[in-house]
Amino acid sequence: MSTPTQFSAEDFFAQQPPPKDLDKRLEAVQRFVERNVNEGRRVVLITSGGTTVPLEHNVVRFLDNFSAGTRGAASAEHFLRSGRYAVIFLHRQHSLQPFSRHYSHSTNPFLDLLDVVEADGGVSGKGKAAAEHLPLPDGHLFPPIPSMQSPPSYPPLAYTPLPPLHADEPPNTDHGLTIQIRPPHLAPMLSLLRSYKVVKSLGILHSIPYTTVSEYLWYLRGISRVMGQTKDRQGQALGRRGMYYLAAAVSDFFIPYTKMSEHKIQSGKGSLVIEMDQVPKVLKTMVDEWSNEGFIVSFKLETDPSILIPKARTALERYGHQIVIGNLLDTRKHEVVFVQKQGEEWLRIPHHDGPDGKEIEEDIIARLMELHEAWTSKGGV
Ligand code: PAZ
Repeated sequence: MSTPTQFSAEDFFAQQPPPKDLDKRLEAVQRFVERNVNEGRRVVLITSGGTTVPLEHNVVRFLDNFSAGTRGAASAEHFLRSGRYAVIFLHRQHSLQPFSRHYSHSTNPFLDLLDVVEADGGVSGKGKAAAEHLPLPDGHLFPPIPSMQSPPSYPPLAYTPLPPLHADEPPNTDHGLTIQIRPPHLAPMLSLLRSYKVVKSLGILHSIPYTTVSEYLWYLRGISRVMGQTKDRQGQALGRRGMYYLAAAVSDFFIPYTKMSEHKIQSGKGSLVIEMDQVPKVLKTMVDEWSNEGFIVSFKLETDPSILIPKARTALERYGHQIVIGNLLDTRKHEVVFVQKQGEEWLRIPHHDGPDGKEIEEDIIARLMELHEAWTSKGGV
């Protein structure tokens, strides 16, 4: 067994290869920050979702954690809603996204909210109209599964297609069908769609996906540096007007690139013993070197209530940033604690199970915006 290495942030970045498209992505972040800061907005980097730790270069197996990215995606919506922040959303690929998260495939499958209205006014899936079209002439039960490469061929029916949205969009060749939202879902979907379109048209949400813990750290460093250095037209750096909201559940351990198996680990040698090194703690470097006095909020997740506040306080003292938000696995959706130098403050909302209740992120973001305001006025930006 080899000796585990204690990586400094510097060693880590010297030895772990960067994501392929890092430079291109960071250029896009720079343009996003510049435009938004010139339009008078603050910028928040939100990190969201879990990180993977691959066991092989040609990854077949990896370690992961529980995070679905609910907190990050919900928080992004509340920052955007305020109108004061542009959001860089650094998220685990395929984790929950702002807005679309409300129609997650597992909790609220959006196809169940829709009906297809056919040319004769019939509704598919409810009798005659559906029965008439099945099976298809080739004996299949339904048309080919759609993809952008090979669009489905439906039986021709009369209808008026919508014009393409973009010049390079292929013309619509499906016929005779309208999609209808079931009545109880119309109002919430419409409101969400409008919010989403406003955000898109203002260009205030910029999303970047990652998968592994190493990609996450490369992006975190790159984006923080870009935010720290970007200046507005008056030559003033984003500085204290930047916020870093680190809600991702980041692995504490990883297998360094040089120690990782090239190919799929083979069975047949008895048990598998995996030795992992510690992921470097980059928060101190972020505070001292990358973020240029930005307002940094980290999260601390525990399962044992007795260590939550002590661990949060240790992190705050060790890294010297502004706030640690502590939460427990079981209660994280309805209580969190803000740990700052001057004391602790609990935020709580009533327990609820339904989809319509208030989310704690609304209160978290409202309070953070006040604290950020105080931080920027202290710095005189
Ligand atoms: O993604 P989610 O909403 O299910 O969970 C959010 C969370 C618990 C990952 C987040 O609030 C958090 O505590 N992140 C930091 C975890 C840690 O590394 O301690």
